[in-house]
Amino acid sequence: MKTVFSGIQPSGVITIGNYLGAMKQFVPLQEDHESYFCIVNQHAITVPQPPTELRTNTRRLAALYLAVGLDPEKATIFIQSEVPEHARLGWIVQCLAHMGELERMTQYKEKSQSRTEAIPAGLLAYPTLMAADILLYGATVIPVGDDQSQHIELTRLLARRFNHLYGDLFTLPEGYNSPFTARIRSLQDPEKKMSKSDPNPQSYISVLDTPEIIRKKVKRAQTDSEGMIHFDMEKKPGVSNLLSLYSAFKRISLQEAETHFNGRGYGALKEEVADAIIEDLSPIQERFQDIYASNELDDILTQGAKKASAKARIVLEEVEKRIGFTR
Ligand code: AQP
Repeated sequence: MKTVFSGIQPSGVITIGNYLGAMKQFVPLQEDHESYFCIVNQHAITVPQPPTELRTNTRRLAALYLAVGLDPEKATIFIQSEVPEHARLGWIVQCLAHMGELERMTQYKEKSQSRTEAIPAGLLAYPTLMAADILLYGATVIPVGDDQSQHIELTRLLARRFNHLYGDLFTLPEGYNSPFTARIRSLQDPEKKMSKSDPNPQSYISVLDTPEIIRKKVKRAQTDSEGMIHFDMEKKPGVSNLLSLYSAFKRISLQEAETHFNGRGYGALKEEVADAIIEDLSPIQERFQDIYASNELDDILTQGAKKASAKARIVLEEVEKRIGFTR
């Protein structure tokens, strides 16, 4: 059986980009994979997080994992910082990586360039911790959006480097995604990807937004002046993004979505996109409310951390032995 690993940062409330690009794909994978789904709070602190918000967003994300349909009987759900093997292997992997390799990462360049404050070293080291997350479980299937593909590629490179230096141990992971949901764009600037930490809340839809807010945000989404609905990400990124959202939420192909809107205007497109999002998210939001307040959630996370740690320890001990840490 193949192993799947993925993580989401509790750096805000997750957006429909995180949901379509990553989380929604976790649910079918748990059926026939050994599955590890993590709340990567150690990644989240690569940019400063107010402690109260981090705590709340962590619990929200855990509740959302369950609300979308992850089943703790089938998948191990846990918080990264509660499994210390991640930080320990993370350091070792960081020592394997070269500065130039990390400086080349697009996400590092974008996040560091957009900061007006000092750049935390963690932003640069982020992909080495991500590599450790994956390698600890021998995961080969990594459902992530396409902003993370470069990090998966780096994980492969670092795994190969380790194997070369210390003998074959790590299997090489691969990304896993559907091409149309791998990059959901910002509603306000469709040249950019939708991000939960975007300072402009109009640019994203969070999975916990109310129907009224979802309608307002979609209504204000940028389009163009052509007035024709067809998919062309280069020339019509705003309209194409809305079409991608429609096809993903209605579970139909892009072509079917285009045909559905043939001859109609942007007003109709926006209304139906909002309806489709609300219809999909409403049952998740209902389940979320019950789970968020339950004690059961704490039990699931505690058990998840124990299970993850037991698995991760085996690989970490082997790594430490090979690099000469054991007495
Ligand atoms: N716009 C997107 N479209 C499709 N997938 C996306 N992902 C993120 N944005 C989109 C995927 O969601 C998963 C979780 O992402 P993350 O929390 O680990 O960090 P991120 O990629 O940096 O996501 P954000 O929303 O942009 O977070 P912030 O604002 O905190 O940096 C990943 O699989 C990611 O690919």
